Amino acid sequence: MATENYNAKSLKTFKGLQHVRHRPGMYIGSTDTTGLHHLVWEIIDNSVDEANEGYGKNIYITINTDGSITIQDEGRGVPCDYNEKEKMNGFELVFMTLNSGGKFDGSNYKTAGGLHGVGAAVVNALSDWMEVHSYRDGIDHMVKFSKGGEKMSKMVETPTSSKRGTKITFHPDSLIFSDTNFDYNKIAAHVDDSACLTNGVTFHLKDLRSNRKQEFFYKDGLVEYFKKHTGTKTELSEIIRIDGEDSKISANIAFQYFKNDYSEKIFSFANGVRTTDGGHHVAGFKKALTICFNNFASSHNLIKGKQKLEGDDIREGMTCIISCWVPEELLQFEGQTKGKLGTKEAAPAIENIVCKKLSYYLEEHAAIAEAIVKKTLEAMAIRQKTKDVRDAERKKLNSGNKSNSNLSGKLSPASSKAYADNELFIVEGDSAGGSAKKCRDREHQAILPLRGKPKNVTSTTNDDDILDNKELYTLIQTIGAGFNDDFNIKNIRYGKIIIMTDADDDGSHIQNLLLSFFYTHMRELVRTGHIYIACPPLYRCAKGSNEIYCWNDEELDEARKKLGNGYRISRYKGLGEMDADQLGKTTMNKSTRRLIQVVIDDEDECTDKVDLFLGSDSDRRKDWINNRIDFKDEKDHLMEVKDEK
Ligand code: 0RA
Repeated sequence: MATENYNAKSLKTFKGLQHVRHRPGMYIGSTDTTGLHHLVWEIIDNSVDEANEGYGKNIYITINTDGSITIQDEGRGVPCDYNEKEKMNGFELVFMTLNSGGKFDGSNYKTAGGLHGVGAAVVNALSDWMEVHSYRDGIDHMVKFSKGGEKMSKMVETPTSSKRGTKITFHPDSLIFSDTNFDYNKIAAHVDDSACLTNGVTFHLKDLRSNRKQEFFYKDGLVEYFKKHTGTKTELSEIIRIDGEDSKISANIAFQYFKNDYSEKIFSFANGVRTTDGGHHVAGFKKALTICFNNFASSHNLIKGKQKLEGDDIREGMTCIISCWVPEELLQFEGQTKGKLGTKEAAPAIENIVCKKLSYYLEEHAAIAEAIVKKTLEAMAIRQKTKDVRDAERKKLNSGNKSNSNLSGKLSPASSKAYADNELFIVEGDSAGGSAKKCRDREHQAILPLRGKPKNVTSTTNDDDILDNKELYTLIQTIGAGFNDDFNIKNIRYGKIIIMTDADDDGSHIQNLLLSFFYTHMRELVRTGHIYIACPPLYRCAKGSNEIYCWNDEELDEARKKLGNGYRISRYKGLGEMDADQLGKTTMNKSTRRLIQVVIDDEDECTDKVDLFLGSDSDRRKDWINNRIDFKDEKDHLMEVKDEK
């Protein structure tokens, strides 16, 4: 039965498995210990799916002494008969082909499975052997795969009693994984999470290497999981439960409010997988919460007229678990680590489920609801107070008050009051800052050394986040003209603002961060051509008392020719390698330096590029890089940037 028509199609299926071995990262994320354990999660997920569909109440996980692991369930067993449609038998379908996790019965919800929802065939491909028993119809059907699924034994059939289920043992391939040691604690933690989301199923974990064992069983797992994460805080409300279904999306939600707690904690899951970055299910829940509490507060006269409770304030002091199940065809994960639910339909569905039940709940438990609204109003009042203090501070900063020009003490100011003639040098590092101070023109050149990198605030709309960064605060204060909507070009204290960094990667990075900061938060400064980049030379070519500074290789060639034999070349890797005199002559002195003026050619394109390279959408950045950069030889980092169009 197992070997019927085996050759032609087995070649096709084997090619698939070979790809898994060639690019394991695409299927399990990595080949380190995290990737290794994904194999276990894949198989457990299959068993959990069976249990969720009502087949089986126990799942057994046993770590064996030979380095293999066994997962046994009481599900329907893997079908082993010939599948007419797919033209192969069930074992081949489940363990040798890369279809949607091996199931072909179109059941409703599926555990999302490990990182990428790939299934038993991937585990087979990455194991040096795998043994499968399928107990169906009173027969134990056994098959053994070896060499990453390259070989499949003949099926051995042994009559059994009424036993039902699947038993899979696999031994991870040490050619693939750097570490093939299963970690009991890691597996226990994962199984505990799975158990919480699979009510009524007992997970039996056993480690034959150490004889440790544990059982995991939850009647109402969501609440248990919840309690594990809330500890011993003082309750403001009971645990509020919401369960329901809308547009084929189901949700189980538990949340609770605590006294003296000012944080918001949301643990979210989609199809049994933790979504650490949230997603549409979380967005739907938040929206519903805001709507329901606002409705309650206004109908009970707890807020006046047009006053609205803000979502952030409503969620202060709340811990919440959201577990949703989305039909397989809609299930979609986003983000670099696939930690975000990308299923758009989840937002309105969860919003509906929550709105319907929560509005009733709040009316029926008006005392709790009022206490939460009261806490929200307190949170709002405190936020307003902080904002008032901040506003006053910002006003000071934006007032163009020219007397307090050096609050931080880092700036070496220029002595002239002829602001338009003055120059501000923003210098990377204290040591270059020191040299710059020595060689500057004290009347017109001011030096502001930067320690470390300024924060990337390209996507920041919150003024406070910018003011919280010391480097940026000092910079705004030094320039003296405010920022964002309050920026007033009339108040700038410098005609030229010059960025002076090392000619290396870190230097370019700092340059980009500063440029993006000016572009995003003081755009007028860039539009009017006040921003410049200093160009320190790359080489000094000297012979006797003759010296020539060179800014590129062509200039260096020329200098060599000019000086004839016996010259010495110094290559400057950073500003710090020049002494003060050299730095002055080459980079700061008005008559001998070179400056690049920063201008905007096409503002739309510029905005888009700044957003692409420094904005918050890392997926977009990653796509751009993947589409344009040929990592020709990963070892040598030989990259080739493809043409734009
Ligand atoms: C394909 C189809 C069916 C079940 C399974 C695979 C299955 C796979 C695994 C892996 C571990 N445990 C498992 N249990 C079941 C549906 C079978 C049917 O409709 O009878």
